[in-house]
Amino acid sequence: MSNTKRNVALSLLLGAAIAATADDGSSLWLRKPAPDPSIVQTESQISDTLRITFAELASFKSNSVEVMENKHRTDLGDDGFEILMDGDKVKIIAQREIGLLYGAYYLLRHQACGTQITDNFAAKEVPYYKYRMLNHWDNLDGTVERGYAGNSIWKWDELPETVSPRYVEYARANASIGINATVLNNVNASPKMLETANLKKVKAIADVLRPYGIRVFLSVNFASPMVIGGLKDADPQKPEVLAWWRAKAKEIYDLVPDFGGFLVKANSEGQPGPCDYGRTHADGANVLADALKPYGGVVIWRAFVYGRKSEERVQQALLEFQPLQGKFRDNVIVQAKNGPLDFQPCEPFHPMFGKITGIPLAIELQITQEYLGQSNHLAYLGTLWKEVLDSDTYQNGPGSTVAKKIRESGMIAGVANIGDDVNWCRHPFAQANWYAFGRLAWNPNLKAEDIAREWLAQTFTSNPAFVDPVCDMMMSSVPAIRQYMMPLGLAHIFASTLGNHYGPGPWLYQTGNDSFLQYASLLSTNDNVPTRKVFDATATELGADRTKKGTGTVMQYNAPLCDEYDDINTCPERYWLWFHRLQWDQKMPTGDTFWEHLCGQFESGAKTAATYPGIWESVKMYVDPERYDLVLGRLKLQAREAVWWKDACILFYQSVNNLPLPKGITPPIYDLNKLKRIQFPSNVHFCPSPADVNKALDGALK
Ligand code: GCW
Repeated sequence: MSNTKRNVALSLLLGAAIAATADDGSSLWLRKPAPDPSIVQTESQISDTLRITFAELASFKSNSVEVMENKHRTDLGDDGFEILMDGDKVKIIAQREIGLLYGAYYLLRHQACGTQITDNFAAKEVPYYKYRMLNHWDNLDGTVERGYAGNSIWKWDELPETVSPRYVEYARANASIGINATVLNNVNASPKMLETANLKKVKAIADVLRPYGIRVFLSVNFASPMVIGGLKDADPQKPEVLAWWRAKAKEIYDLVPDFGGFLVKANSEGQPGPCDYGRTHADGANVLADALKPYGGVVIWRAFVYGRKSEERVQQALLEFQPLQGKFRDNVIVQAKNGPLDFQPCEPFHPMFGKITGIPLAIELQITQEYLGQSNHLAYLGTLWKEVLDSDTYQNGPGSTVAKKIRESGMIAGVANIGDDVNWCRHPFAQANWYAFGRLAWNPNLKAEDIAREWLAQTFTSNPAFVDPVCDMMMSSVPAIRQYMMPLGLAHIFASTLGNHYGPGPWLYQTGNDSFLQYASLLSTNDNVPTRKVFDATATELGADRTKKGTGTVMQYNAPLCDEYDDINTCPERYWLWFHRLQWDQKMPTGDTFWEHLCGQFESGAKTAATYPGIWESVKMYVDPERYDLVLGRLKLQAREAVWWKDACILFYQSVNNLPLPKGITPPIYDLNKLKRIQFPSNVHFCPSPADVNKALDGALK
């Protein structure tokens, strides 16, 4: 007995000395594995959702909790909840059970963040969007397109017999932040996804996710009726094609009665679609919508279409969908990316959000950091997403924000950054983006900084000595990345545009390299554009002329934005090169020349990144060694890559403009010709390892 006591005392002492207990990151912000719901003892039969709610509430320490389902509380909607105090007891009230579970996670979050539950504690929360959805780009062969954290978590080859315990952890993590929908597979969809054997696997996953309030959706390949159905073609106007989709829908709903619907990438980047038969995107979406309609399913049709030679890529989606307004069935939602190009570090909002009427629009954000350092850089995307959601489109006068616009569809989607790595996202700070996506999908009015703070408090410690500096680092990260990679609205100057999108390659986007230029929307074949070339880096100038005199892209925005963007004196600095072609020696509204200003941006971004390792070292005592080391190694690499980007861009632009390095800019340490030779495998399924990048950079030093 006395021995045991001594042991306990000893371990407590040790606990005080070692600041943070070991943590492999597998429990994310929840910090403990999912509790076993069978620990809940009840006299009557209760649903799985309630059982999970009670099991989770066992970790709520401060008060006893009562939950109450009240069908009359329609003010709480399907998913909302109210929390009230009844003496020192906490009451959670919701219209549906899932609201009670969300209320439980709300309490646990507040507990982890150190909120005191006092007598007058009260809260009422109703999510802003109906569909808070992840889009997985996971393939049936286990790879993940643009996945930087290992292979897919869906183990298709083991399903349906073996159901990984990770699916519960996944469901729980999502439910804890309010995510209620998931598309399991890549938009570059294999037709095989809809084969009966695979649908049975989908059912097994759906059964695990259901008690956590998550509905399953699938990406479908438009040619499925041909490829797996044996039809001659997939022409949406043919009755046999509709009949095939109807039969497939019935088969799916027999297995998964609450199936959400289909996500479709059609006639984009080589995917089949209705345009193959001379039909429109509306014809294509409607045939699927008719098949899903009897079961309440929806079709999510992606607006990411390009490839026609006649328009500049960033204009194409609006031009394609504007004539289709009012032509879609009422269970079709069109999903546009946040910007018109492709998840670049800095893009203006997608013009469809300000111009389309009569088609409910969803927004697609990218949680996986395809263009923001993948799993090697710390990029807190909360700030970037807030910038988009808060953007005013002026569609119905001032105050017409993107966040409000997408409420018409009620759908916000994020391309997942989840893989089968132990810590789910590889970079420990990439977990913050999954978290922030869920929180903003629940309430887009939250502040990015508040979300970062609550994530840090739960994931590491709520001690302000840790949270304050690390939160500052997170908040500065996207602005710094924009500066050191693609400042002032530069876009798509990656080394390996058609492959892995890793590292700088501004030299590739030059006259003669038309496939690169077309891909990056830097070339126009539109006859109205006098130069036929949108973007250029020449002896005299740099940028893309999308003004009224250039490609006219500014006109896709409502007044006053079209005029603001058109005039360099009013155009926001972060979009200067997106909308304008600037002379190197031009005086900028900031007083310096354009060349000086551009170099200053690279320098400032690299300087900010250089501070990150030191900030992290200063909080070492609050972090467990495993996550500390993982983060430190990557922050050092990020600082180094910032210099890589800065040197590569400045040296290359100097090679075309022959200008001296402006005063105050740190001289390059890399050799341009050696940088041009850096190659990583052209692969869409992983990110180069820190060791490989470091080795390549060692070889490129002067
Ligand atoms: O961002 C680009 C990616 C592709 C992706 C495509 C899309 C799924 O490089 O990998 O394909 O966008 O969004 O469809």
